[in-house]
Amino acid sequence: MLKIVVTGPYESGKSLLIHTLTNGACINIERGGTTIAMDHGLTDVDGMVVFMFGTPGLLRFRTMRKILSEGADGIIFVVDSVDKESDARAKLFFREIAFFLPGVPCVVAANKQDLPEARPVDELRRSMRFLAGLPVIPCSAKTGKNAESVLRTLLYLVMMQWSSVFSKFAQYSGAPNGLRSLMAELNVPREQAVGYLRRFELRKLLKVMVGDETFVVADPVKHILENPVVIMAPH
Ligand SMILES: Nc1nc2c(ncn2[C@@H]2O[C@H](COP(=O)(O)OP(=O)(O)OP(=O)(O)O)[C@@H](O)[C@H]2O)c(=O)[nH]1
Ligand SMILES: [Mg+2]
Repeated sequence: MLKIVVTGPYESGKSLLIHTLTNGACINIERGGTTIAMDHGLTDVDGMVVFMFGTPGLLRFRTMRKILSEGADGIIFVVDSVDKESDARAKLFFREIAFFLPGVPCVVAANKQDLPEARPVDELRRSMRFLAGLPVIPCSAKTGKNAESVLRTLLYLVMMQWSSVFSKFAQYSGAPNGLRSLMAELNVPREQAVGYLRRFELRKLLKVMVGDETFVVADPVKHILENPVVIMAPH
């Protein structure tokens, strides 16, 4: 299971996007339609379990966003393609999440594209300079258009970030001296190799056999670890 945090300014559509991506397998702790604690949802992408945490969009819930962000593997940053007023708030939220999760892959969902007033991506980029260098995907949480591409693109970036480690996981899965091979090939000390295994064991991508130096990659995800680009294509 990977942990994805869905953040962005007030009313940009974070809760609806999580609802759409999880086919309704989610909860939203809200009052009068405004998220006051969090959204939480679960989905499965080609055998990979993805936990999604949506943050509140009101500025005063910063502490909640900090807690929800902890340990996230990727960020979906939702912006409102219609409401220009929202852009300044988006900038503040972007600074905040970049501070909480430095170096963590991020994809921008340019939401509400089903509405005729929606601004195209190049216009959004002009108005929100901080989007430079990030993939911005026009989508609609309401109709579902491109919603899955947002998630798949992010998962791809997450997998690419870990690709050198993952390809070794796949290569030495089940090998008798798997741990030692991992250390040698990645040129890392034992604690670091064990750290990698523990991190992804927690995420249920693999199983570590305690004591016997062996680890096994979970079957459904093996081909994804070998070749992350397959995650981009929905089946
Ligand atoms: N037309 C349209 N409306 C949308 C879309 N996404 C969200 N909305 C609407 O925008 C409003 C806010 O959506 P939410 O999903 O609650 O937004 P949020 O970002 O979770 O809001 P907070 O949690 O209060 O910050 C709701 O009325 C949604 O129905 C979209 O893609 N298209
Ligand atoms: Mg919400």
